[in-house]
Amino acid sequence: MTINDICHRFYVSGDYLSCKEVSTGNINNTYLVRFIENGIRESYILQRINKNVFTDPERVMDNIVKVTEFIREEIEKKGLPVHKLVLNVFRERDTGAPFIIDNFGDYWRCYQFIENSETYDSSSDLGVIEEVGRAFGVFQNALDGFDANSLFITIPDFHNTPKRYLKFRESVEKDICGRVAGVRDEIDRVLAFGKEASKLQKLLDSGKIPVRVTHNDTKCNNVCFDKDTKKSLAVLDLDTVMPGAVAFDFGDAVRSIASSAEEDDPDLKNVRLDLDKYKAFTKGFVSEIGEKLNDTEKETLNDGVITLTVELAMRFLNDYIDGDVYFKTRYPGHNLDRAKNQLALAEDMSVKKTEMDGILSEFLRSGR
Ligand code: GN1
Ligand code: MG
Repeated sequence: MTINDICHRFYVSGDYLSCKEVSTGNINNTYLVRFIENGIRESYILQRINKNVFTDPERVMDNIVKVTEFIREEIEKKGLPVHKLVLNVFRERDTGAPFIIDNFGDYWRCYQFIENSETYDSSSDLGVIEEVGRAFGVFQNALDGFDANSLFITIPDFHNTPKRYLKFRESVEKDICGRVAGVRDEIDRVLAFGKEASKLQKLLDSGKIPVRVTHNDTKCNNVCFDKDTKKSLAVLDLDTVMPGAVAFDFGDAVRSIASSAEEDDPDLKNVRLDLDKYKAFTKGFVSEIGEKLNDTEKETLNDGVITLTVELAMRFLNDYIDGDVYFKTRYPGHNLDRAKNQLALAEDMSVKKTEMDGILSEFLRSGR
């Protein structure tokens, strides 16, 4: 089955022009495909879902359909341009399913590419960073009335940090690739965060933090922008939309957006939390969702920043120890570089926690 065949199984019409792999994701395979019909060019995002990570792709797609339909209605009520502000999921021609299964049993999905849009892996433009905050805040706000428990848990305990610690300790114990001896220092530094990084989950379990619909992968490049206005449009990559805590989304976004380096930069001298970026992101996020948060949620947003960063450091290190079986890697040691980078970032965040708290409470007080 060619890319062209797959597209035609969805409601894509016209003549195939080109296909380019988009290599930014760490999990799925993504392609930007162009077609032409009556002189008009249309672009689509085609993705092969990683079955090793998403063992039940049909349920992943069920979640995505439910959430995008709900957001679409919210946008329509406001009279805003739906085709730019929410993902449009294509259906298989015959079955109407939001995916197709190829000859190898792999699942593919197709989205309309939002014309004249772009994404950024990172940005030093504070206006763009504030817009990313706004986009994830709008996303949270739009889903405030959505029943989080109607979503499938597609990856159980995805941001359950204490459970991730248990799994990490087991991998260290087993040491199946003999890599543990070389990373003792990193393991100890990850373990040192154990108690602090379990706080959020405990508050969720006790009901002090309400369960919300969370995106769970709030990276900078999961927001698309209008190329001309540099205003945020739709939130992308809804694979991990599940019940969770708002601090997961806030924390993971700060981790991705407010670092002074890319998340796999091996030169640790470059890696630190940039408080100006933190401030810009927080301003955008709080202006959209701040008023809806309860006191415990507000008090723990910055715990989410450190927790999600340590958690990802641990996940990268865990994958390195297990033999690089989960995340896509571009070279041997890529996961270890990522882990060292995220660990350095988490440690710098800890040092700057009081400053972060000051900035956050200022925005929460003023509401913008
Ligand atoms: C993965 O595929 P991508 O790049 O959107 C991962 C996230 C990590 C991220 C780190 C399902 O996301 O949890 O934070 O890499 N997604 C999954 O870059 O594990
Ligand atoms: Mg993803």
